[in-house]
Amino acid sequence: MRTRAAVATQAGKPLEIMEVNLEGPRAGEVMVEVRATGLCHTDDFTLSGADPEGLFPAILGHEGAGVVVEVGEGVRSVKPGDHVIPLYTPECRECPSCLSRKTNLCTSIRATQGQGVMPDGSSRFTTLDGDPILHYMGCSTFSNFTVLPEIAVAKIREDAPFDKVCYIGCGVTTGVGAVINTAKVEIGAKAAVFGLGGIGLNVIQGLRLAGADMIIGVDINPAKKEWGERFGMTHFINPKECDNVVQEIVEMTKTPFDRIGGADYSFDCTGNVQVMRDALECTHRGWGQSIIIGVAPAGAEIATRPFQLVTGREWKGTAFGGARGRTDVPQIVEWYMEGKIEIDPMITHTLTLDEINKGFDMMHAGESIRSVVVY
Ligand code: NAD
Ligand code: AHE
Ligand code: ZN
Repeated sequence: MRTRAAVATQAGKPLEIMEVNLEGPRAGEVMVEVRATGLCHTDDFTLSGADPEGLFPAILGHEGAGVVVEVGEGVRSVKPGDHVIPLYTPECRECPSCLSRKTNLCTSIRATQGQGVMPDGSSRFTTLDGDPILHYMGCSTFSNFTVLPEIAVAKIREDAPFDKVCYIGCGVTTGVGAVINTAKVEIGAKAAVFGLGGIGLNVIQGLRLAGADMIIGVDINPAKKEWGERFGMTHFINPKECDNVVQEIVEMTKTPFDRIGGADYSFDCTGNVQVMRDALECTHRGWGQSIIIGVAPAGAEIATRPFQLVTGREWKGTAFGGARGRTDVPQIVEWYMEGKIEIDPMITHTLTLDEINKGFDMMHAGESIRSVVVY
């Protein structure tokens, strides 16, 4: 069949909207009509050329929601008509990683996913001239129709609005999950969140949900103060307006009883390795945990004095908020539908596919929290 897609033809170039060919699902695969997709910073990162795994030409997009229209041989867990969220972190429930119960990082199809192809090593997308176009993160939601492995879709309730719950396909789950699954934040905790964009604001709402007492937001964009407060941030620091953000957080978290100070938890939602260092070093001696969410460019490395770890601080990372997609994503959709978490106010712009490059321009200008393309 033919479908419309925004194609990343080369690094650093705007996406090109065009008709492409899409082959039907093979064994173990499903075809999904994508109804809406968010634009995540990671799509921009790959398009920029900074992603060591970035391949072109490809159809980017990994934050979607839609309807199954066709299933390949042997597919049992979903059927045409089911509403689904594509998963860039699949859940096969059979690989050593899934069975370990220690990680959400299913490894069954990670190698082919990183090469931009389906598990059998081929792509379902071609140009109208027949040249291959690669998949991206196993999702390619910047295409109106896409093909995914069965293990990479989460079935969700049918009354959930596509233009909102698509955000659960990455940003919401990543931010809320980093708090609940990775850090396992407890009631009364003190936390610092670096970078109040589409991910950081979800970390903030996750902290509010977990019952944190002190939620310190850090951003170089002063407009983010109001945004953070909207979702539960209690204090704001603009690093451009203070001498030493680490010291500032240590001072703010001291009490008459605890003269050491430091956040119980911190989260990097910037992808900047100097920020990651500050995020670790502002945590409490003896027990502070710093969670890296941000994705750093090719070649970037993190550094700190080993003494920071010797004295009990821990550095952790999280992908997709530690969520097991097929199990946890339907539950997060429930939380949204029950009003436990907010999504609507974070979706600042709704665009057509033809306007998708405008969405990336607004992301660069810091004007949007989330832009969503509705097909
Ligand atoms: P975003 O562009 O919406 O937000 C980034 C925020 O960081 C902005 O508000 C910006 O002003 C702020 N910022 C930039 N430099 C800063 C600095 N030096 N100090 C403080 N604040 C600073 O991006 P996003 O969509 O929220 O994504 C954040 C990061 O998370 C990206 O690197 C993205 O690739 C990554 N990400 C990771 C996962 C995962 O599973 N680990 C999932 C989604 C996104
Ligand atoms: N390809 C990059 C790494 C990109 C990355 O870390 N991606 C996150 C999801 S970001 C979603 O917006 C992730 O899931 N990582 C785990 C994985 O297996 O990719 C690189 O540096 O090579
Ligand atoms: Zn993402």
